[in-house]
Amino acid sequence: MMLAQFLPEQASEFAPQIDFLYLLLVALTAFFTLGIKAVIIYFIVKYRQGKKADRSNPQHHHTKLELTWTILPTLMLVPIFWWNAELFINMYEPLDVSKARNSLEIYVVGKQWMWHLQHPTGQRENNELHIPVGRPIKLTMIAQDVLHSFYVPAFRVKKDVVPGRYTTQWFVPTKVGKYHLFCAEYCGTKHSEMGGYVYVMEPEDYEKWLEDARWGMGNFRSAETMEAAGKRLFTELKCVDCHGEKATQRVPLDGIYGTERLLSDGRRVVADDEYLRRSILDPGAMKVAGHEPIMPPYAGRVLEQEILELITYIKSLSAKPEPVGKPAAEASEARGTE
Ligand code: HEC
Ligand SMILES: [Cu+2]
Repeated sequence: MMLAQFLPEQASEFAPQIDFLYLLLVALTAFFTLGIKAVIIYFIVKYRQGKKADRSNPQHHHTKLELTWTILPTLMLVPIFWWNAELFINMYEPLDVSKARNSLEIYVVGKQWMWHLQHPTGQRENNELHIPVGRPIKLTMIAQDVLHSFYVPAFRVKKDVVPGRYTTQWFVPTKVGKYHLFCAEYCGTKHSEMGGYVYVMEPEDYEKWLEDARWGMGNFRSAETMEAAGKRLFTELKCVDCHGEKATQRVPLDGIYGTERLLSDGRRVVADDEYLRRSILDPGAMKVAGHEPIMPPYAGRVLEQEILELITYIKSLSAKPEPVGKPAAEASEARGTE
């Protein structure tokens, strides 16, 4: 009970691991602080002025003691460091392939002073996020103005949301409930109001919520999946003129996602979300070798939201149907050798 008040609720797979490390560090710190304080007090009393204690032959050096207090803490700290580093890497690396397989991708745009979240199936939310319990959730996040930070204490998840660059974060919610969402980076006068709630739901309830959210918003575009919205933008923004099937000197975008691109300045880069974003906003900086540099820059002409939709559409052009019934590891190996 005490602990429940001391720490927020544990509602993700990371939470118990982080809490264990944290409490272990607190316990070790307390143990040594109290132990050392106790010895200090003992010596103060024993050798206080006027007390008849043996003060002859003071010792200045004790090799065994010094070795002990060097080696023991090292042996204690190295495993803690190892453990910590492993958890840190696991949290901040993108999802591993097998988990990514059934992960739910949520796209997050932070702006003064709200969180804008979108589900791949098109549902949009402001300052609220509905997710199913037990399924890995991957957030792809960007800020439209200044630095923000996506913080859900119950999940022990906090990640900066940066203008001009995607950051990602993943977690697996383990407990149905309603949890606080905060912005943890001071972002202007109404920073403290920039927050809301994450609703973790049973998978059936989530499906039902998705259905309701699709039709209930009175906004026809919310009925559109992100991929469909991206496809519509692809036409509206005239990308089709150069990249569409009917373009005369066509630059195909099919199959490029995740592949290595050779740029005209000799650089080789992997076509990930970040690459696609830069290619759209500032093609001059990401010019692909072997083409005329005729693509106009779209910086200032598209919203972050729309770029995410375009990227989802371009990704869909590269999605190959997964071989049915193949274990995840095998399928990813097969892909790697292509
Ligand atoms: C006037 C023609 C034209 C238009 C319009 C255009 N592009 Fe391009 N695009 C190109 C050309 C040419 C290249 C290759 C040279 C380069 O990278 O600048 C290219 C490159 C790209 C690349 C990198 C491709 C690769 O092989 O790595 C992406 C992604 C891309 N465009 C997306 C878009 C999107 C999205 C739009 C619409 C918002 C768009 N383009 C509009 C001509 C165009
Ligand atoms: Cu903020």
